[in-house]
Amino acid sequence: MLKKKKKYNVAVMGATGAVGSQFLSILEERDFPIDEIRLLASERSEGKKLLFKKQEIGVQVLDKDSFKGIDIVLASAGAARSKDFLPFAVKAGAVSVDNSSAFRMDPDIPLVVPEVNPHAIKRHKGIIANPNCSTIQMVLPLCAIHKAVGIKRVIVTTFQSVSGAGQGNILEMEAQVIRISKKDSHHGIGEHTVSKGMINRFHHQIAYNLIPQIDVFIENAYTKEEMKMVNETRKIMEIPDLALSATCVRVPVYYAHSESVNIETKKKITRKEAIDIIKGFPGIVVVDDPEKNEYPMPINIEGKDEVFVGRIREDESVACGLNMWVVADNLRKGAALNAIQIAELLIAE
Ligand code: 25A
Ligand code: L14
Repeated sequence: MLKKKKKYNVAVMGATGAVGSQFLSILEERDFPIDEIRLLASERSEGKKLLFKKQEIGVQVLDKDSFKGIDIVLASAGAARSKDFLPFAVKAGAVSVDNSSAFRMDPDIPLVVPEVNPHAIKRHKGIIANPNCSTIQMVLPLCAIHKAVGIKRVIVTTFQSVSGAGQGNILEMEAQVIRISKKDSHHGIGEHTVSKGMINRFHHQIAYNLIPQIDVFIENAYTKEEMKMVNETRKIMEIPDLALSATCVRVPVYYAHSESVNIETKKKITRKEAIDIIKGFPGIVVVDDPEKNEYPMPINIEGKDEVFVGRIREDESVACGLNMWVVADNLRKGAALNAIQIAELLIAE
């Protein structure tokens, strides 16, 4: 349990990564009550300095003794690192909010989106899991509609930006775009698709392309990312038998994930009623004006905190159904912001 204090000692695990750097900006923006901040990453980043509240802070190499005196750990260094190191954070008496997939489906570990299931946080034993980015942004409007009319079935297709796969893949797409701009064709960068020394989890050229694979395939021919959306949504919404089917696609966008969400509801709901219900839900902004060609787009949502919903309309192919388009900044609400909101719940307890 977290001891009540005026200010807390916070460790950021994976501080140099795409999510890690967002942790630092958001802690600063929200004036999280911090006494000491400890920046942890791999050997690659040893000696690097990062700016926090105008002060240069050195990055330390993560090891099992990194958590001495720490109250709160914000982790985003991948699932393997979380599995290996967070048990030591628990031993040291810290409470960890973990961005990785390591503990999300553990029945003893709460999986929390503060607008949807804040109550789940109470049963934590030292680790609270932060859901997958695509799941987080989808469950806000789902929860709004579910509370109003009940949901029966969900079909979602995602359009996920490259930043979701980490800093290395942002740089990789940049490099591809530059290389292609020097040629007269937008494809065929061939064996040079993957830059030397870069981590590329995409397998294929991403610039000027779409890749219908995020994370690895499993036995049922779905990807892990798709099944995370199914299983994590059921856990967060506390509907173990919710019917949900996902297709996750990587798109050549740097920041913010978009989703086309189709919901079959238990009772009929009109476009107008749905707009009012979604608007009234915390953490959501509705941008939906067909007359003005207005709807959320990733380029406008980058850097924003809320989940943006538009293109709200009845699904005329079923008796009770809705379609909508959902966009959020995957590194903020999809990762660092949601985790810090969880930490804010913890210190408010
Ligand atoms: O397994 P998961 O949970 O599914 O997550 C896998 C990856 O997804 C990202 C995150 O990548 C994670 O590593 N991620 C996790 N949760 C996410 C979420 N909710 C999420 N993305 C979106 N939403 P990342 O690039 O953002 O962060 C990587 C951080 O982890 C640190 N790290 C890596 N190995 C570590 C470690 N820290 C401690 N011990 C280890 N063994 C990593 O630090 C980074 O902070 P770094 O020092 O390794 O990297 C510093 C810079 O170097 C770049 N880089 C990394 N590898 C290479 C590289 N550059 C060139 N070549 C490389 N091979 C990094 O991009 C970083 O800028
Ligand atoms: O499970 O590659 O949180 O875009 C989120 C980012 C999995 C990978 C997670 C990506 C990760 C995903």
